[in-house]
Amino acid sequence: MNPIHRHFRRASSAVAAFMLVALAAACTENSPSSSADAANVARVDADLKALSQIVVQAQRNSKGTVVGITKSHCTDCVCRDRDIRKIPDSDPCAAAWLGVVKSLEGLQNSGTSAKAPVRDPWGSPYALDENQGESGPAGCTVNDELRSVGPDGRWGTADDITIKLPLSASCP
Ligand SMILES: [Ca+2]
Repeated sequence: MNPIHRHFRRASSAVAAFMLVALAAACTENSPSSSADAANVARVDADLKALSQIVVQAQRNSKGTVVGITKSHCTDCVCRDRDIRKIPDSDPCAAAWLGVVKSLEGLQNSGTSAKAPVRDPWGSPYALDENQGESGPAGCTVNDELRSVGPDGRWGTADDITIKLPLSASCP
């Protein structure tokens, strides 16, 4: 091999190795699993579990489905296709969710007064899509879904955190 070519190949291997190390370092620094992110996700998990317990009490005490309580098939439909972090409580998205929270809190077991979490750590209202029984008896096995729209504030993207709510025994 031409010695000039050989030298060039050795040098480009060294450059490639350096770039790989630099890339690996950059990936580590930008990792989403920082302690702040982990704490926020842990808070969302706790909030969604607390909300789920409040919903189960409301289903039992109303002897019906969440659709029957909220009178909506899709509370969070007015929250989609936009960034809902920091929207005011008067925004239709936040106002609808606050109405749901009030209804759920009013249906808790007597002697219980848990406050339902209202917004996720990034400032967005929690989002509810009612499904159970919305299409009549055939829809009684379709779970309602509760979500945090995640750090980007937008519904339906990869950073959303969702849970399926337990089915009500009384349906429709
Ligand atoms: Ca999102």
